[in-house]
Amino acid sequence: MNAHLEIAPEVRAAIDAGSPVVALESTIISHGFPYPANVECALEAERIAREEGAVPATIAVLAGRLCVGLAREQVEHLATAKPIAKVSRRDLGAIVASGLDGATTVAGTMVVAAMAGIRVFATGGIGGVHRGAERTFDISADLLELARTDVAVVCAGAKSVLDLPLTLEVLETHGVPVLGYRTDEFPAFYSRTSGLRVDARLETPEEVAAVMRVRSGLGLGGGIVVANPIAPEHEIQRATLDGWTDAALAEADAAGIRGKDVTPFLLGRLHALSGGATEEANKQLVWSNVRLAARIARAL
Ligand code: PSU
Ligand code: MN
Repeated sequence: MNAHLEIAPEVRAAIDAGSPVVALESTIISHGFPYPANVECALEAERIAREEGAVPATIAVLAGRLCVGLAREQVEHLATAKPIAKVSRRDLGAIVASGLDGATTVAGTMVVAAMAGIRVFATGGIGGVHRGAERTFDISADLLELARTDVAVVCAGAKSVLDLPLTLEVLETHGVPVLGYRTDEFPAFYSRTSGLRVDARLETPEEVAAVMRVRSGLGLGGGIVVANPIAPEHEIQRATLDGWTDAALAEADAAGIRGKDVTPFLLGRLHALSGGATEEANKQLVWSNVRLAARIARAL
């Protein structure tokens, strides 16, 4: 264990005992939802993990410590304090060295989860290749982290504001399997379909765990994407989303939003343009992913 890790006693006990643990990220708290939806999303995610028999381990950097498992006040701090840095792999060194707070992205959370020995992680949607990446080169570090760090990321696909075909191409290039959970199609975050195929379809948490065990046995390294479509009753149809997405992308362009600010800006604009509909769908898909992640952790 490295000296910068701070693992909550309950999480440490579960890891040591080989009991199920699910990692949760914190960028979604500080940058993915407005207050108080962010607190509600995070606390309900933890409750669902427990209900399914897993210990939740929300991950963030607090006062330069890599915290694995947060107290309620720490979640509230991440949800309300401004500004909280958005921390990916590249940011970890500077944030820890300066003793600051940071909310970890999918990539940042994977790094810390792997350090702690946690193998299953639930989020909303992974980052990916942004539309227009041929000009901007904006490709989320989440994809490269999946290529190198052995953590299963349970998500509702990649966020629909992205270029989904190119996102799948980059994952393929880097040898990252995209497994559809009870689906043949790569889900598009708020909607269940994208017209794009997954690499393999699995029907049960045990089947996901079996793939993870084989991959470890083969020494393949790197993570997997477990793509779990949003439930039909919470889905937003793609045709409905397209108008809001085009508007949000145009606003981002006009406002000159770049780099790490792009994703939070787009999600925030979608929440506003949709009158809260995307916010509700986002919460529901996160909770569904946590439930599945807990079952996979149990099967492991
Ligand atoms: N999933 C959500 N909401 C979010 C994110 C994921 O439902 O806000 C965050 C994750 O932390 C992911 C990040 O890593 O968006 C992607 O940011 P970027 O495109 O800058 O890599
Ligand atoms: Mn980016």
